[in-house]
Amino acid sequence: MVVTGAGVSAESGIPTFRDPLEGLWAKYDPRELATPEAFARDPETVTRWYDWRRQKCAGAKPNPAHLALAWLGKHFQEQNRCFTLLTQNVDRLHQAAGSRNVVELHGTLWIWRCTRCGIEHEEREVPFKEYPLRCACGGARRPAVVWFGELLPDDAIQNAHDALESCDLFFSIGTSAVVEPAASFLHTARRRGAKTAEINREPTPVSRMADWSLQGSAGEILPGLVQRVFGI
Ligand code: BV8
Ligand code: ZN
Repeated sequence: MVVTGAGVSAESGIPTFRDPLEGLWAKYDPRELATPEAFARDPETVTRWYDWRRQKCAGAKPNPAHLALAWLGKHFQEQNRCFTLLTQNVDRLHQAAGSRNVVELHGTLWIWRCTRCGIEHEEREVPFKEYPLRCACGGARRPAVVWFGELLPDDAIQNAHDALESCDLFFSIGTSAVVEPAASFLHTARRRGAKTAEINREPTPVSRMADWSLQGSAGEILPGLVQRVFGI
């Protein structure tokens, strides 16, 4: 079982949540913008922020960390062994790298949902032509992401629990392990007897709890690990 965060996309040029926001977004705290309250208060600004991130993601390519995880997933599948990749990222770079059945714990910024009729559509064109986006029913459309204070998708939670039940080895990669419920997964896996490993550039609240804590870049450590273990 692997859980990833913004650190896995950092080497693809996508700012993490810790990196201070640039330019006109510098004065905002991401945690304030990523809330239903902020969207209700100012749907134009929140939509412009997500469109700014979409433009960054649209120009980004999967990096060696994404590719190593895609290879692992394929290898385990060929061996009929369980491999579950869960991500907090909304950029779909894991899928672009070839990973299949990625569990998007916090949704994606490529699908937008009407706040009135609930209809969802994929929106890949960047930039948007209007802020906020309007649905045919006239409702404002929002990104199909999980905002702070909102519940995670049922199927994502179910997939997480199933994987936590059965995993022998748990990886936490490129995440500061602060945002719940994902931040508690390593602890739960450990309590269930799984071996746990962390790959992260900085120490996190779970570093001391993990059996192995590898400090450094995911784009260097992961390919090295796969090479060492599988000799590819
Ligand atoms: C919920 C989508 C039920 C939107 C996101 C219990 C205690 C306290 C608080 C809570 C709690 N339970 C719930 C809460 C509230 C809240 C929460 O956890 N708050 C935190 C701040 C304490 N959780 C929620 O609201 C969740 N919903 O629980 O509903 C409920 C509701 C209300 C009250 C109770 C229960 C929903 C959370 C999801 C929010 N949506 N994203 C969007 O993207 O716009 S969260 C978003 O922020 C990301 O998805 C991610 O989860 C988080 C950022 O964390 P990371 O991805 O780890 O990124 P970060 O920048 O922090 O760290 C990057 C790391 O990578 C760093 O450590 C760095 O060193 C490292 N790194 C950098 N480069 C590299 C690298 N590592 C390796 N290689 C590199 N190259
Ligand atoms: Zn609608």
